[in-house]
Amino acid sequence: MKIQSAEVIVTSPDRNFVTLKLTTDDGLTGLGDATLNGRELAVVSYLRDHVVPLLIGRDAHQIEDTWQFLYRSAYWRRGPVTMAAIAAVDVALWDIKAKAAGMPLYQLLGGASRTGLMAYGHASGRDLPELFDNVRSYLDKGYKAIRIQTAVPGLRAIYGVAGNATTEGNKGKRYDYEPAQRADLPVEEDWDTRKYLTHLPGVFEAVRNEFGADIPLLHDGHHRMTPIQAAKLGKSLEPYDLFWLEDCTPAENQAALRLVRQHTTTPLAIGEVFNTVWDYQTLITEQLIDYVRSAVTHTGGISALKKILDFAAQYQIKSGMHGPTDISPVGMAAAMHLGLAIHNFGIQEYMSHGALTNSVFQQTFTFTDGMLHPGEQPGLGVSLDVDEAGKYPYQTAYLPYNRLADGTVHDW
Ligand code: GCO
Ligand code: MG
Repeated sequence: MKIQSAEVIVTSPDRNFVTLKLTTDDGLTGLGDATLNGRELAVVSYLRDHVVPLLIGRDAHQIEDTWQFLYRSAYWRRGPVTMAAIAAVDVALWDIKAKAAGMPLYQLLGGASRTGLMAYGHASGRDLPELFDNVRSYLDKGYKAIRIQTAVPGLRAIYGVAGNATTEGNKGKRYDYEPAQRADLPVEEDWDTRKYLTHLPGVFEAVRNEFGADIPLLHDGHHRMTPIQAAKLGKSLEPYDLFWLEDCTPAENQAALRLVRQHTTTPLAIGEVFNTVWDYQTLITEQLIDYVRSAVTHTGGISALKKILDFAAQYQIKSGMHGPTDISPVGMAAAMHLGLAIHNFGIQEYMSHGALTNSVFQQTFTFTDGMLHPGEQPGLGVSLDVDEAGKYPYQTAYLPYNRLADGTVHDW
């Protein structure tokens, strides 16, 4: 079974998505997600100019060999663009193999280890009443775990708060619920760690008082603290029993997590911006984190992320795969098949896509009583309507960035 054609499809229904579609000489097709939020066209070029020509004529069954060939023959190792491109090829080949086998993909990864995947949703609010309403709406939709983000008094706009992320032109549009904005320049947001550290514990206290002790609560620090600030936050959140504190520091300095870990029992999740096992080496072997946040899409695909998660399993570290709207339905399906099969599944982030996105990508997954399941269709269970996709050409969009009160650029 040879790869006959490879097409890179860019579409922007609710937001930009990059998808690789492989077709074999016996007519099977496979899809892979290659969306890199705010840098989409770099991956398009990497695929079109440097990967697609290498794929034509290759045996579609040789997934591992193709992965090693693309990784090693590039010579230049790692990085988000390279690893998103390799991920798209890897996932498309798994999709094809599972279709050829006539099985849903999770069966080829070892079969189901559970009946469904606990998902968490994103609640946010500019103040407590708005946050509580938002939490209630997630509970009504069946979510069993909820991420809590709020505005901080004195700060104009910060990461993760839906109402704050709006710009005039985008008001009322779906982009309000995610950080990327369709514009020619990144939106500027503001940041003050001291104000944040003072405000946040009270928010969690109020949420626990309102909603009780049982519901798993999560929070994303989005790389904005130093290790000692992160240690302080983890400690001050201990009474509210978080499921995890995410990206408390810019964790490319893995050793910094030793300091955080020495000071707090709040579980830690890291890695949505990582792309290989080497980014996790110290974090895993020294048990400095509890959850691996990598997405299939940004970490070289199912083949590579499964190896990272198997490695993590030896240290009782679980999965917490990244699942924002910038992971396409193809990337989300890949995450669901992998999560269903591995032993050390932890939780799955699920922001859910909009109606336009769902008109481009037809999907078989289900979300029932807070649990995701990828469905039983052979392959990933996702198809892409090329005509629909063509109605929504690429639009320039960027993630925001932060400045401190004195104008200094800060981690966003
Ligand atoms: C998350 C993430 C996202 C990212 C976004 C960047 O936890 O879901 O932090 O909100 O900011 O995916 O592309
Ligand atoms: Mg995050």
